[in-house]
Amino acid sequence: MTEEQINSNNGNYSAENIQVLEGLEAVRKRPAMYIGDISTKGLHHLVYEVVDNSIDEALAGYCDHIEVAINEDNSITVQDNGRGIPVDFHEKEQKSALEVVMTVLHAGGKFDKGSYKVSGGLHGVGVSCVNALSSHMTTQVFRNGKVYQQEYECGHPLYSVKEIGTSDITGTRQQFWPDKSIFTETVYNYEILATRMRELAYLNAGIKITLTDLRVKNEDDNSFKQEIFYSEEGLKEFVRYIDSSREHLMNDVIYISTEKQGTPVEVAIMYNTSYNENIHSYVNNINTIEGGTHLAGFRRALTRTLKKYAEDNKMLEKAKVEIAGDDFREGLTAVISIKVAEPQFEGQTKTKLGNNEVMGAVDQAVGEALTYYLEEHPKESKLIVDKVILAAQARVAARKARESVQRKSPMGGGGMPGKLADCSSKDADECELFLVEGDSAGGSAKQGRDRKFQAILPLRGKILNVEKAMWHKAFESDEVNNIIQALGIRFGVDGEDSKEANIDKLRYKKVIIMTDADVDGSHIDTLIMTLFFRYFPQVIRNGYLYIATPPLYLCKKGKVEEYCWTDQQRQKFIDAYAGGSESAVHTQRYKGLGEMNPEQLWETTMNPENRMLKQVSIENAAEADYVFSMLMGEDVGPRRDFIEKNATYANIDA
Ligand code: 0RA
Repeated sequence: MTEEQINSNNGNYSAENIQVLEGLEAVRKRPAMYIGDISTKGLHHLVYEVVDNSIDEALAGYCDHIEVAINEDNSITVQDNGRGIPVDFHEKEQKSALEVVMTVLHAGGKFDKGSYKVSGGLHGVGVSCVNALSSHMTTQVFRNGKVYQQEYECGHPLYSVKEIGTSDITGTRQQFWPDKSIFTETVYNYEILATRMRELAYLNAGIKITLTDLRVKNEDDNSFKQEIFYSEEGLKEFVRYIDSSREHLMNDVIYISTEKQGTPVEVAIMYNTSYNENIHSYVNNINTIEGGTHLAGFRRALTRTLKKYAEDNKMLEKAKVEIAGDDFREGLTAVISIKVAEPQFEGQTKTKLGNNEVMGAVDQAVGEALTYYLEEHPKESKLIVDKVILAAQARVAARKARESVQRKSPMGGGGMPGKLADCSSKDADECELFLVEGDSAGGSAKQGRDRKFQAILPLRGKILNVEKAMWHKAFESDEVNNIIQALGIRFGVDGEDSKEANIDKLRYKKVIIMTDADVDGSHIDTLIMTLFFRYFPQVIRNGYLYIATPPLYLCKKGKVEEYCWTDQQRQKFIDAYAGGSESAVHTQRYKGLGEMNPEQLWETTMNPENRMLKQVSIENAAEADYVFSMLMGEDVGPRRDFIEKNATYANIDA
């Protein structure tokens, strides 16, 4: 708010006005508290926050099209065909309702008591927060046959809401320019936005979301890069998409859409021949990665209903094995999406649902629908139960394998693998474990490291592809066991069989994958990431998994030596020191880590002062599930497409 506006407000600079200013200033002072962080994640979060408001309008039944555009200057435009944010005078705040929505923290939609606001984003901060973090923002409302507009700088209105024309459409159009003095990253990534828009379209059947990238033109017809996300069948299609690279046990997805005790519950279930459990749960379109009461209700119903069906049909008697909860979820892909009016989010990342009343609602909905399905589909039901029995038998085999490994070790399970060169510090916060491709690079790393806090575990080539292996196979693999033991990860705590990893005793808070910068190296990276993602995803979620980036070239001219990580850097060196003429005399291409001596490896790749690490993160769990199953599974076609689209090493090995 400017000086002038404060004065024109009848000189009435009330407590409420002060609160407004303090609210937006608080957001600018501690942006991470409101949007998570100020890098890529937070930057994209701004878009989700604005789109969420349009989704709310769609869920209220007034909007079915949302257009999102990345503009050439990396500003974002979001336009919907809803009713338009009200522009009438807000008595309490003494200004236009639109201005209240745009400038008062947590004001979004609140004054419209009749509406069932269910979305609201992970942090639920509303569009005013986006406004506060934008150097400029323009809002246009199409309503009452007119177009209204207001502009802001860092959340402060530049003028009162004004009419700028007439129009026969209704809706809201928001354009914002993320503040470059706040964000460390201000370039939008199309794929990140596309993944979230696709997810939103699946979660909200019937809403069309268009994403356009005005920075990228298609060469053939001069049009801009664009995708339209629209799902007629919602979660049913979502599960088909996630599971598209897997072999299914059933003809089609089991689908439930109902309301129990006032809670809308939507669930889609598919069993496949894989050995993974993939349950993705959402509350108000937010991915609840820590689970909660809705997930507990789902699991309880699934276990109870399948067990009862198998017992009633005397299918368990000859199996001679005790079935545990986990066994019912092997090869299961499911999406649970519920809407809760007043969600209580708990847990470390506030993504665990705490509302107790929800457990019974989901349990009842899933129990009823699944009972009905099993009775109607005896052939598929038998396949599912057989799969459950197989899972139970594999679990028992896994326990035996694990026990035999622990017996072999003189330390009674606590011993470390012989190949591990451990560090001297025992403080996990400062300790790093390098997973190194090959014994020779492992040797250099052992010599080059700082042995106080850096440990080395050499891996012999390609580790087991756990995506294709039964659960217990991983524990029979030496390389995988070495990783698990070195990390100090335990499964099946207190004698109980469980697939849930326990990382309380994790020995290193940085785990660094160090492989050659070639196709084989990236394959090994992917195999290791698959192991972590499927067996101990908490390590990734906590931000402990990294990938080292060894240099590609050593460029030399006379006494000048420079390591280069990209072809551009190398060309720059050649231009600067060799007059632009390229010759193998002065650039050395590293074919592998093994070609570097211990000092070089330390200097370029391991020394915390100079090195660059890429942190592995899970941007979107459902998408990661799809990508891993596709990359590591049987189908060649989609994998080739993906690699062609994302390849970075193609030019190097060609
Ligand atoms: C509250 C009331 C009404 C509309 C909206 C909020 C609204 C907000 C946003 C944010 C983005 N797009 C939006 N579309 C609508 C309408 C109240 C009425 O017309 O009676």
